[in-house]
Amino acid sequence: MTDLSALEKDVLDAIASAASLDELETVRVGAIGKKGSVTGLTKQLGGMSVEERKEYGPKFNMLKNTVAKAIDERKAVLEKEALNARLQSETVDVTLPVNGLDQGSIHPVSQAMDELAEVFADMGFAIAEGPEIEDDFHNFTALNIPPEHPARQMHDTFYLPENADGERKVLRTHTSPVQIRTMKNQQPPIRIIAPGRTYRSDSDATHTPMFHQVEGLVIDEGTHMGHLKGTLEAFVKAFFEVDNVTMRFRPSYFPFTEPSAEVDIQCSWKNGELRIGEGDDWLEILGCGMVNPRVIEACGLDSAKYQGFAFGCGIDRLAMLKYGMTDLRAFFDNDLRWMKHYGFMPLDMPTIAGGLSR
Ligand code: 2NM
Repeated sequence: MTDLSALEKDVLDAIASAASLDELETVRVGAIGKKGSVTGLTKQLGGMSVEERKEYGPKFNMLKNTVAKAIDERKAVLEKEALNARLQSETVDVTLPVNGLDQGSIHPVSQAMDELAEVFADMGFAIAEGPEIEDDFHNFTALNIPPEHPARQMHDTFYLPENADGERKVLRTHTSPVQIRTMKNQQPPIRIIAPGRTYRSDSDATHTPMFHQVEGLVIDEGTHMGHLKGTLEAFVKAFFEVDNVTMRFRPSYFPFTEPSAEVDIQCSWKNGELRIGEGDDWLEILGCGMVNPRVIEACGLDSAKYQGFAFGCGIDRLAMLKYGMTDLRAFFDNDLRWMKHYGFMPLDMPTIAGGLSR
């Protein structure tokens, strides 16, 4: 006959000294598993008298329950310890200095976009985004560029394959469709800029098939060209970080604006270095105009009540001018040496107060 209290003590001791969940499992199998020492006790019942069975049956069961309970309790403790150990070893100390910051840098185009966002946010503009795959209506028709309009050829559009109902989507040739979507979905006053990727089938020293544009749009009651001029002047001064700049508005033509203008800013070239806001040279930087009433009507707004201005310019070119880069194609070569030289520090966010780019 097994000494029950000795067995109980042995098993409980083994449970208490199990140092890991694996060890505890071994103890469990050895005690209350199929062939375990405690499980094995029930076999002894077969050789007992009815009286003995009445006495030992419940004792065996109690022992089994005691052991099972002790295992559960120890298991809970070990699990908690294991979790704490993991939390300890996987802790990230966010106060430690960052390693490898010198390996990644912000691309000049991203930097220019961040600076533009900061400049226009400061003037109360929101940032709007839209799809890069557009339909004909948003990219052309709503912008007063009907199917036979010569401007369609000028855009060197990338067309996607025809879909089932004969429609051909396009890669947006400008970010103007974002302005269209905004006018359709929002009530004036509207003040947005739409930065992003645009596509034209054009590739040479000064053109890449994918390029970046930022367009601005203001729609309100009583908006006039004075607002346009003031906004663009504030933008140019803030972005190029100069106190004064003379601007020249040359009459031009865009289907979506009337009147339209191209804008040059005053600059000088001294020993190959560009300076903005001084000298007697001119640099063309953007196109703009008063939004054509036909565009306002196409978006479901009343053109007798609402007017607005819009402008657009290339971000890649802005970045080249501001940061003194000469070759546009290097922008998209993914050359790490180039990025090391022209890239910006990841944690230096541009702010109006702290200086846009240092
Ligand atoms: C430019 C020049 C002039 C322009 C117009 C619009 C819209 F949607 F409001 F009609 N968005 N962008 C615009 C106007 C763009 O880029 C050279």
